[in-house]
Amino acid sequence: MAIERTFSIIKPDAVRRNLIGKILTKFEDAGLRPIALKKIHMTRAQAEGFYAVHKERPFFGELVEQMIASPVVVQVLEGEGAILKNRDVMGATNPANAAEGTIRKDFALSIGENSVHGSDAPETAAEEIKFFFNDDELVG
Ligand code: IDP
Repeated sequence: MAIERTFSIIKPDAVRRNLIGKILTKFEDAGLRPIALKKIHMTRAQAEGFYAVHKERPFFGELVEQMIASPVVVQVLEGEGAILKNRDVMGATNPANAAEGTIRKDFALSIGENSVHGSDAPETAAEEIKFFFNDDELVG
């Protein structure tokens, strides 16, 4: 399988509960390597732009408020089949449906405050990486 890069966010609910290390361990144990990583406090414009695809959904306002409430960690993960692997390690959007051992099963509070974001396809991975990182910040 090809080496890929994907984009990941450790969301405010997880950063607030001091779970950065435990979540990074799950990614690293799965063979995903953080090649760029920074802690930021997203602006409203960034959150609305990043989640623009969801702007007609009923939960959009709540999602934006949650994402700007406190800092997040944005990162680029690299590894074999990284896009799907990241989604596997994250678990289902709703933690009630997430498989044992996944990040969302172990740490998510609710369908909204679900601890992590991960790109769902090669095109979105490339766009989302560019949204938060310059090429010279990717140090694979
Ligand atoms: P994903 O994060 O698993 O890819 P998406 O359907 O793309 O899931 O939704 C993006 C984010 O929007 C979710 O991670 C979650 O934080 C939030 N979200 C999705 N569905 C709901 C909902 O029904 N209520 C509240 N928030 C939701």
